[in-house]
Amino acid sequence: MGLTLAEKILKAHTVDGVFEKGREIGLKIDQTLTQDATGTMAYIEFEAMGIGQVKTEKSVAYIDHNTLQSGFENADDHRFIASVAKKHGIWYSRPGNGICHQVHLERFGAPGKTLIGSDSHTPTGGGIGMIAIGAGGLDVAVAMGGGAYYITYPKIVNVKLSGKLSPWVSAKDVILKLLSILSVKGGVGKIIEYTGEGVGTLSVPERATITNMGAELGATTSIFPSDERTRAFLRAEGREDVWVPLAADEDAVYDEVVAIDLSSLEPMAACPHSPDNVKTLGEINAAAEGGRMKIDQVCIGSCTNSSLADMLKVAYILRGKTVHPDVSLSVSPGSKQVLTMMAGCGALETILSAGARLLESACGPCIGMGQSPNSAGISLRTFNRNFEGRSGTKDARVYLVSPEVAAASAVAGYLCDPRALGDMPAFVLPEQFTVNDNMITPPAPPKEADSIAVLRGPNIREYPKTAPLADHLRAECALKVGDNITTDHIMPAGAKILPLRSNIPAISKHCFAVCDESFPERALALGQSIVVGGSNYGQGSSREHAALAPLYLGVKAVIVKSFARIHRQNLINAGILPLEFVEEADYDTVSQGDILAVEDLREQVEAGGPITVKNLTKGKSFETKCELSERMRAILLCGGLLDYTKANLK
Ligand code: MIC
Ligand code: SF4
Repeated sequence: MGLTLAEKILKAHTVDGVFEKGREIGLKIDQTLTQDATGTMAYIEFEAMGIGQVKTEKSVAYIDHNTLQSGFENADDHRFIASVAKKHGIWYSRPGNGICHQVHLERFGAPGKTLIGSDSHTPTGGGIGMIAIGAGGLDVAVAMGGGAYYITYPKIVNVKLSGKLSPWVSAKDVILKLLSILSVKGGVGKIIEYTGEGVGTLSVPERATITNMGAELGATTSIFPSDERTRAFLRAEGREDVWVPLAADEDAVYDEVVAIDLSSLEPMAACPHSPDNVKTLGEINAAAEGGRMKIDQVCIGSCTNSSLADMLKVAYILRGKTVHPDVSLSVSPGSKQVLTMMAGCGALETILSAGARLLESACGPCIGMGQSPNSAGISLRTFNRNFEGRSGTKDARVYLVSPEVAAASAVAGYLCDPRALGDMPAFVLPEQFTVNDNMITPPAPPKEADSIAVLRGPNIREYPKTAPLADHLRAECALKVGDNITTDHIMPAGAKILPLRSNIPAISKHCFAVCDESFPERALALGQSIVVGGSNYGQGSSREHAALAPLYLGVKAVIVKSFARIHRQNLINAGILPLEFVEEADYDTVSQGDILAVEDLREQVEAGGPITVKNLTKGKSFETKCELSERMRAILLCGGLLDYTKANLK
C-alpha cells in the first residue's frame, strides 16, 4: 500500500513512538520559527532549560507582531530576542523585514523538511511541500533543544483539485469553499493533502494562501506536492538547490476525500464572526439594504494574502482609480522583498496614487495592532480570522475576502464582485525575485556565545510558578462559556495587551476580557478554579498565553465538550488538566459558581480511564475523559512540560 505525501515526510522524521494511525509519534524537527508575540516566552523557556546552542538545522526568530512601539515594552522584547538569538545559534529577522510565514517561505522553507513554529499559521510552509505545524512556544523551545515534537498520527484528508480558477476567482476562494464544507472544527486531528490536476494550475503563493488558512479548519497542517512550480518559485528566490520533487504514491490511501472543481468556484466571503461562515458575494449583497453592502474599511495584507502576486492584482484593479471617499484602504505587503519589488515595478506608485494607506510589512491590523474600524464598522480584510473583537473594535463586522474582492470593493464603496471588471490579464511573476537578506542577522559563532549578554527589559518576567498535579482537586467553576471559544476570547491581543506578552502577571488581568471582565480578579481571589466550556474550545492562535494566564490565575482544570489541538497541548504543557465531558448533556448540569471535586486525581490520571467529577453544589457527578499518551501523563503529573523537560535533561 502506498503512502500519502504527508505520511512519507512524517515517516522519515519519526524518532519515537509507533508509526500507526491514532498513536502518538515523536518527530525530528529540522526547522523552527518564532515570532515576537510568542517568541519572548519561548526563549525565556529555552533559557530556563539551560540548553546552549540550538540543535535544529535552522531556527529563525521573527519580529512582525508587536511592531507598534508606543512604550518601551515591544522595543525591549525585540532587543531581548535579538540577543538571545545571537547567543544561541538562531537567525534573527529584524522588524520591517516582514511577516514570519511570508519570509520563511521566501528565504528558509524547503520541501520535505519539518518545521514547527510558535504561530498557528506555520502551515503556510505546506505550500512548498513541508510538514509545517503550529505549536506552543514551549514545544518550539523543546524542539530547538533537539527534543522531538509529538503529534497524534493524524488522519489524512485528500482534497482533489480539478479544473482551473476562473478569472478574478482566487486561491482565497478555494480555502473559503473548503471551510464551508468542513467547518472550523472539520480539520481537527487531520492533515489536508492537496492532489489532482488542479494543483499544477496554482502558483506557490496561491498554494501558501490555501495551506495558511488550513489553520482555520483546525487541521494539524496542510500540504501541497513539490513540483515544477515549486522549483520555479525556489529558483526565483535563488534557492533551487533545496528543491526536491515530492508527491504521494499513486496507490496512496486517504481517510477522506473531498473533491473541488476549481472552475466551479466563485468569489466568496467569510461573514462575521467566523472563518467558516462563508457566503457568496451575491448572497451577502442581497441581504443588505438596497442590495449592496456598504463598507467602511478595507485592509489588504496578512500572512494569508500579502505576496507579490496578490499585490500585482491589487495594483491592477486600483490603476487610475481613487479609493471611495467613505472607505479607508490600508495595504501591508508581506515582506521587504515584496515591498521592494512593488516599488521596482511601479505597483507601489499605483497603489499609493489611488489613496491607499501604506503600512509596514508586519501583521498590523490582522492582530489588532492599529487600524481598528469605526464603531459598528464594516471591514473587508484579506486576512484569515474574523473573530469577535479581534480587530480591536468589539462591534465591528469583519468579512474575510480575496485581494481581488478587497481592491474592487475599496473603489466601489460596497462589497463588489471583481468579475464585473471584465477580462483579467495574466499576472506573471518575475523569473528572479529581488533578494536581499540584509535584515536577517546570522547568529554568532558558538565559541563567542559566552561573551554575548542577553538584554532583558523590566517588562520581561519569569515563567509562572508550577506545581505537580495534586492528589485531590476541589475548586469552584469560576467561568462557564459556550461553543467555539477562541484564544482571542481567552487571551485577547490588540495594541494595548500585546506588549504584555512577556509579563504573565500583567497580561493575566485581561484573561477572558471578551467574555467576563471580572474573571481574573475572581479567579485570583479563589486561589484555584475550574473553567467549563463547549465544543472546539481554544480554536485559533497557538498563543500559550491562553494557558499560561489561566495557570497564573490558579485554573487547575478545563472541562469542555471538545478541544482545539494546539490549545489542548498548551494546557497540558502548562500542567492544567484538559477534561472532556463523556456525555455532552452533562455540560448543561454545571453552573458557574458550582463547587466541583475530583478525588484521587493523580491516581485517576495515571490509570488513564474516565475521570469522575463530583458537582458538590448540585449533588451529582459526571464522567469526563482525559485521553493522554504515557508521555503527556508524565508531563501533567510533574506540573507541565518545562519541569518535565528539566527533569529529563538531567
Ligand atoms: C494570530 O494570528 O492569532 C497570531 C497572533 O499570529 C497567533 C500567535 C499569537 O497569538 O501570538 C497565532 O496564530 O498563533
Ligand atoms: Fe500575523 Fe495575522 Fe498571520 Fe497571525 S494571522 S501571523 S497576526 S498576519
